[in-house]
Amino acid sequence: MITFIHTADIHLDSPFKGIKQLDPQLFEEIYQSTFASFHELISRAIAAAVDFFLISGDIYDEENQSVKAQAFLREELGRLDQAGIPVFLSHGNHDFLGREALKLQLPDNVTIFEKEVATAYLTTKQGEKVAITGFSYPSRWVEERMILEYPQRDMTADYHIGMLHGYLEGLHSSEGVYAPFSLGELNMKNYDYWALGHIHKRQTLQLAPPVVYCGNTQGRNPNETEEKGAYLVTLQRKMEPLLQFMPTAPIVWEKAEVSLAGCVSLNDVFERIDDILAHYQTRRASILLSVVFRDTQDLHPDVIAKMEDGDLLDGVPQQFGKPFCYLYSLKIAVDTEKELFPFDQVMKDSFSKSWTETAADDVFYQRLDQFFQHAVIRTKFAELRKDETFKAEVLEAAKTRLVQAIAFEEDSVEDSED
Ligand SMILES: [Mn+2]
Repeated sequence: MITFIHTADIHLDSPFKGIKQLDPQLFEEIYQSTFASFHELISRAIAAAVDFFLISGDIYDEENQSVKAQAFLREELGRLDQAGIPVFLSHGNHDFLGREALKLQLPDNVTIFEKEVATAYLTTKQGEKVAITGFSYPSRWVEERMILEYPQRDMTADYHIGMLHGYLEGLHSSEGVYAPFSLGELNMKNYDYWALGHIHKRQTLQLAPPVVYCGNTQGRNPNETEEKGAYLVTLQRKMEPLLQFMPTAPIVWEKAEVSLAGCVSLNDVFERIDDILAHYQTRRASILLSVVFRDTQDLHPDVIAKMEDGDLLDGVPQQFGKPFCYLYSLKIAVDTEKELFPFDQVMKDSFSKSWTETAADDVFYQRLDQFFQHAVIRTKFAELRKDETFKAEVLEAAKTRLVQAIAFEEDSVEDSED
């Protein structure tokens, strides 16, 4: 039997630039969250006395890793070293190899994969031999099918694990299409576990053998909702694999959709908000909450005006306890994708596919190249390009416009038939 931690996409030192306007104390807590989540994860690994610890890429948020983030990683992996837990680490598209002169030496328990696919071995305390195959990104863009370089299962090992930071083809996700692979390609290797990274939404693609995106350890923008953490994995011959998700993120982004049916006055809405906040206050972690109201047909127009100009949000008493629940956005629902092409599944799929492609980093930033070259943007807002919240907001605004434009066309067709 072997036990290990599978983590990825830690994005240490994420800047959270889009939310700097928040209360400074709150911002500081959010800023520390990528570090805090990883610290907690290391403590859990030590408590569980795992055989080893896997990090499948994107340890740092930036190619230019801050000294602070590196010193932190060295310290935390040193705690695993003290506990006799080996670490296997690969770099992803956000923290690719390079800049050797700016690297801090990691402790002796750490094996870093290089740019060529390679297999490392360890023997656990129970004497079982484990083979671990992986590679690191030598640059931001790795578009090759790196999976083709992975060897077949090593039959001399008791367990063989693949670490791969890449994109499962066919997945509708906004991350870029790096090191693509198919489930069939993974299965052909006959490994016992695939420890994937790159996609930030946690998902188990297959149970036997497990093929798992563990998700990131801390949500970094409003679109990275849900509990975040890592997997504690137990593999045993002839037994079903056991995957235990361990939530470690101190702060969780959430989106709530709330019906205001029957609400007329400001007081009605305020009570509804109280209920929502009370609901989230029972949670393990602190919450950054955005609320979208639907069924607003009964609301008095004056109340709608108070929502739209931000006065209502300003007036909500915020909770700064530990854990806190902070309401950062209140909006009224606009037509969403769900209502798009209600009778036309092909159009719906086509829209959704184009949208995913447009939202991929490489395409998105290519489209905005001219904008970023503008003198004012270049000089005064140079950091905007690295701002995930900015990207999320541009996409959201674009989608709203598109939906409105398309809905209008559909209406006008109907009108012409009348
Ligand atoms: Mn990542």
